[in-house]
Amino acid sequence: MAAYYFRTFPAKTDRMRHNKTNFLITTLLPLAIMCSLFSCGEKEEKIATNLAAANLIPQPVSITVDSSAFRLKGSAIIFVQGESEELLRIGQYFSDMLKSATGLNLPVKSTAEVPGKGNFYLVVLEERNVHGEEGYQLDIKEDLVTLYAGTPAGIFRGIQTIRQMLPINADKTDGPFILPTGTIQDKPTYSYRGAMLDVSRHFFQVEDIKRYIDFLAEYKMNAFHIHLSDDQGWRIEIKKWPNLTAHGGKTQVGGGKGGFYTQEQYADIVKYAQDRYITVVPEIDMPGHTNAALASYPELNCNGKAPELYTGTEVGFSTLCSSKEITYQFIDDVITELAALTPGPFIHIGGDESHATKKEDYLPFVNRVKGIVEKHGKTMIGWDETAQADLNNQSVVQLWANEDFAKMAVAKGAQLIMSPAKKAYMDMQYDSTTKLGLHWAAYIEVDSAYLWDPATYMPGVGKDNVLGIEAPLWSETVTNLDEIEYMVFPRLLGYAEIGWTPVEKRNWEAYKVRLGKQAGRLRADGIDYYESKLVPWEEGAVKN
Ligand code: TNX
Repeated sequence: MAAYYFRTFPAKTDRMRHNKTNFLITTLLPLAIMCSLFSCGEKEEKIATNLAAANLIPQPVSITVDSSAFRLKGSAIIFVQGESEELLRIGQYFSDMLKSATGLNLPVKSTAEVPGKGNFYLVVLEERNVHGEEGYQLDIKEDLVTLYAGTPAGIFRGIQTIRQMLPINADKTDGPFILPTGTIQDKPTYSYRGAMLDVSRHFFQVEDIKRYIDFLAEYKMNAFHIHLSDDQGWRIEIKKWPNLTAHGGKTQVGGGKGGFYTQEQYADIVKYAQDRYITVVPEIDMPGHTNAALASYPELNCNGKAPELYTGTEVGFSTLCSSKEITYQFIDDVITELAALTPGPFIHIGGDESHATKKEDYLPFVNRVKGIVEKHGKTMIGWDETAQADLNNQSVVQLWANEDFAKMAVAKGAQLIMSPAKKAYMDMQYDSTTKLGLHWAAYIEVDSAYLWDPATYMPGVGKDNVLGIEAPLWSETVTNLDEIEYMVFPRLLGYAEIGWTPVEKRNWEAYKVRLGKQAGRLRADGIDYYESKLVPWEEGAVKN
């Protein structure tokens, strides 16, 4: 009502023409009524703030401080500009997020005009595309919080910034909640910022996958790579080859009962990720890492005999039979179904550690599979060994071990996803006392995970060659969500910052302080993180 009144208030020159009675009735009387209703008389105390000191991860590109405060009260409304279904959905996501943070239940409404005091305003404007596909501008003023972006994805990323400025699990009686005033301009450094989960060595339920996706979303990552097949298990239903899951999905490392996702469940995961502006990158590893498929269909083996299911952790002993036509029919069928279920642009074909494949067979195999992936309208990603195949400037190679292969990929014009095992593998132990995980590549403490830059990691590879960064979590030793959390947190936050924040804004000394202040937030969210001694952990103002 207040907003409506002030919007219709006549311009100054017109106002002069009002006679006194008119002025009393039209202006002072409603003001007096409103003031008695809304207590305009009481001046709200000034609160001094510093937006630049907000503990944000990833650190934004630029912050301008205005030193005052927006007070979030129960009367606030989340306004979205226009009638877009998509923005209304994001508005509801924001409302749900605010509810769990503050206990407030804010309505979401469309509007064609700038809302009045005390509200949120989410606006997608073409001209804000200066911030790119995922960038945003967050203007926090005493009377209104406006989030602008060129795309809905940008609005979604900006909401994560607001999340980190609010408590977690607070009660509405703890309010009003304060947001420091000022402006944040923000956009990502790399267009691909992801994490991988190996669901083959150990199987994880859909609910756990969704939680993992939420972790990525909260730190503005945009790619979820899911390693769907390996020697120990085939995890995605393929209708034309039902034994892949009926038999090949039956077990896992250590002999547990394994599992698989039906196509409906996979579609649900994809939708959940899509709603968070996260691309799902499905991987079917081949020609090696295929024991589960070979055990399910004897005809995929060169000797025509199906091996036993495998529950150990060795690598490099299995291969599809690259000289048989049925192998390519099989791959085409799998990719046909997977591509139809996957709206994102990528299919990952693995291609790593194919030690059981004859050298002369490997390259023709990868080249042929690349053609199959492209026939289905997708871009192939492969681990760094695939750099030896016929690549071009549309190709994407994921560095994990061999820098010469990465250079070879760049020389062929391909783009790199940087996942050097020594820095980015979340299954690597933090130090020699870590109970879970492996250490074949390195021990990766929280500082080591943070202290590298994709654009300078390797001589001969620059920022232009890098599509982005991904942190894989292999699951030979990781069996449940608590264990996932322990290996992922807090390193994931560092990978998110490497992918998002310009390198000149990144600094371990400042980062570790911001990270330490996330402790209460992580704990309140029930996350079992590794309490590295290198980080000054504190509870901060976050209420448990
Ligand atoms: C290497 S990384 C592998 C995986 C293992 C991982 C364990 C890559 C492409 N291959 O099969 O799970 O090491 O750290």
